[in-house]
Amino acid sequence: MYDLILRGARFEDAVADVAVAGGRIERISPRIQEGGGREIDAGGRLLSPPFIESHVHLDTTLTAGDPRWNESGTLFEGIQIWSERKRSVTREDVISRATELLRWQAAQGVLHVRTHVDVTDPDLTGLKAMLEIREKVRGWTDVQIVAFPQEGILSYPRGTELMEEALRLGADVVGGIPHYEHTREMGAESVRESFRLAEKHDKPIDIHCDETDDPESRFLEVMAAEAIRTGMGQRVTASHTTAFGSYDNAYAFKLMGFLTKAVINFVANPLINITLQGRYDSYPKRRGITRVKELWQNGLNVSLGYDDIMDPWYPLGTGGMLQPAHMAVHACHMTSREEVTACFDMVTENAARTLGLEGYGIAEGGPASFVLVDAPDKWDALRRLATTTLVVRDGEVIAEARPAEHRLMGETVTFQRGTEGLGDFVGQGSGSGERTERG
Ligand code: 17E
Ligand code: FE2
Repeated sequence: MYDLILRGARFEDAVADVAVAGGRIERISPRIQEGGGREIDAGGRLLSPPFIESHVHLDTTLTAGDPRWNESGTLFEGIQIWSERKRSVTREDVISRATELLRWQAAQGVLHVRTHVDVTDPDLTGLKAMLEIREKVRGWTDVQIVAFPQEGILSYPRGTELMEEALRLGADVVGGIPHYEHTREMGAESVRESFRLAEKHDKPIDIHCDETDDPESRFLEVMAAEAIRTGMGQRVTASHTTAFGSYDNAYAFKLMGFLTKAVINFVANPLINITLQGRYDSYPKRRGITRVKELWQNGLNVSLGYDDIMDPWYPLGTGGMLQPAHMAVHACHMTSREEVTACFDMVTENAARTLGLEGYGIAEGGPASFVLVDAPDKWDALRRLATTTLVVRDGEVIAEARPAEHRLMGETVTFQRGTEGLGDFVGQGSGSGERTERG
């Protein structure tokens, strides 16, 4: 007797039943005869491991307009507004906003979240609040905390000490922001400092690196050199790296060679960087996004983050991970069939590698944590920014949603493409997702 059976889920080009017991996936098979405590008709929908947020700022989320709006739209005005807002941050304020955002994300199937938290604050208020949240939400979402020095490690008073204190209190990952240190020498030194801290505390690294259109911002090469020297490659992540989109090709090609030796991870945040960058250009305007397609073509691990939801850097957002993937399709020219599918993987499998997750994926014997997406495949999920209709965590249904139903002159419009790949997909309306409870 199983606890839960999912009937007719699309998984790896086949339609299968999935049986769950004791929080684990017991069987995946074209047809499971036995019954389950609860049966859910997947209606041919895509079965995916949970979505992963590999880069977000939960301490700043849901503050847009407070104390003021970002009029220039630049990264630097965002940092200035946050440094003003930061003075009135309290534990309760951070707990309420960050928890709300984690609820928005979990409701959309995002069950692993890496958040950067600003530690350039003598009281570490945001960090301490986030450590509490990480424990409080453990039953339904996994949070990794990056000690992120928004105003610099070497340029902010006692910056290194605050980083150490954050790690001692329980931050999971060492951050950095070399392009915002006062000089390029301090920037390079701050990267080495992040690596020293990571080695000392045995933690992974995730650095905001070269988040500027300045083609002279070259701290990624320092990260690559340190990753090669320490052998930490797979535990190292370079976030943003938008200057890579502005480098001269002669330099970019040389750098790509070093990166393939360093084997570090990359996180691009296409929603935010298409918005924040290019602000000092007139026309033509740069996209201000790292070389996602070329990194991916060179076999490097690239994932995508949301970065901001309603804060000084970005006024919009819901935290659903198909949105940054959708933007990557456009802004990174990832439009071939294979490339669109790769963008879906950048908010699931690739992000799991960035976060160093173990046991992620859908397999017999593995944890029963998965989502159903209202589409027959990854490509179509992105095309329609499809709704996540079911979220299961360790065998428990934690979230459900109904896709919007559109009626035109009395008939349902489904937005389904009439081509291959639909198979048994039932789509909107027609009772899919209905449940039967059995004893
Ligand atoms: N801080 C920063 O340095 N860069 C960003 N993109 C955000 C905060 C959101
Ligand atoms: Fe960021």
